[in-house]
Amino acid sequence: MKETLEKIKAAAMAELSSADADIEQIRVRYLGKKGELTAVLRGMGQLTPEERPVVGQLANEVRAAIEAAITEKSKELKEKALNDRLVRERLDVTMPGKAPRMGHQHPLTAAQREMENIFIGMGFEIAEGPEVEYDYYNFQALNIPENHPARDTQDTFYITDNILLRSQTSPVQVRVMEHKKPPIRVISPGRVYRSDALDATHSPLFHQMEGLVVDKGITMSDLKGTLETFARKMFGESTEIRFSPHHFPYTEPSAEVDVSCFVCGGKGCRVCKGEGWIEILGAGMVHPFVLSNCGIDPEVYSGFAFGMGLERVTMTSYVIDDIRLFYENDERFLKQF
Ligand code: 2U9
Repeated sequence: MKETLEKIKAAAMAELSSADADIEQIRVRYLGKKGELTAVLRGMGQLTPEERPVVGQLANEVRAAIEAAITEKSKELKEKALNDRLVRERLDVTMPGKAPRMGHQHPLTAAQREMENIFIGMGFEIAEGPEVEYDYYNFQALNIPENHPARDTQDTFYITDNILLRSQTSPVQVRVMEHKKPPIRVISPGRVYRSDALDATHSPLFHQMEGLVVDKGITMSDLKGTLETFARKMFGESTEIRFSPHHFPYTEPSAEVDVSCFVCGGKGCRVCKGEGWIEILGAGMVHPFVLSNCGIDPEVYSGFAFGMGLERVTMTSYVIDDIRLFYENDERFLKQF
């Protein structure tokens, strides 16, 4: 029996030393319930009482030796597997990487930020408000009662009889005036909606930037100075501005504002369609009714307001002839900015 045990030990050791996987199979074969060593131990009943402890001790030693060899071997195999993997998956961190494709701002966003920064530089704050508005803030507070003709030119999308998608960002300034005492100096950029069919120059969704200044002693010359400063920063230092009489229900007097063409400087070219001037803005002195509607005493305070279409300014600056290009997300267009 001792010989059998020695043989088992030698065989197990030999197998283990040449094994390169499947250690578990070897363990089961020698040490498992139906394994060779277990079979020997089962046969110990036939030994004499003197032999039994001797063989028993040897059997235990053989088991311990095989177990130790298995542990040793499996550690060795694990290390080898890890080393093989490290070699196989070696990463050369000095190789040049793949440059990720970088996006950039949409031309409308870039133009909006540029305009915001110019006004921030003049002490304006940015005000925002809801796109889903009450009829009151979008029309009535702005001196556009029911059945006023301006409701046709600014026809929008109605959610209910008195809730609509704002047709201008003016309701934002109405809300500012309701909550803040003058001096007020805000611009309100954002999306607006009109019930217009989509074509090269119209879109049911577009963007505006409006401005409002209210304080004691604000005059039309403050308006002209502010817009001239804006136009020169936006279109170039030699830009001139030109006011022509106009009508808006919320301002009195009102004006249409042109800037001298930044391409030809006023001589007339393709961009200004031979005019030398490009119309980009509307403006005026805030109507006293509008000030009172917003809780500001028109006897004490006065103010000016202006508004421009972001698409129009951007289309003019970049000589883009179709408004739909802004919304189609065609990379061939967007990449050019
Ligand atoms: C308040 C009072 C007055 C905002 C103004 C304009 C003139 C204007 C148009 C430009 C092209 C709209 O995008 S467009 O279609 N806007 O000409 N907007 S004055 O006047 C206000 C605003 C708020 C409380």
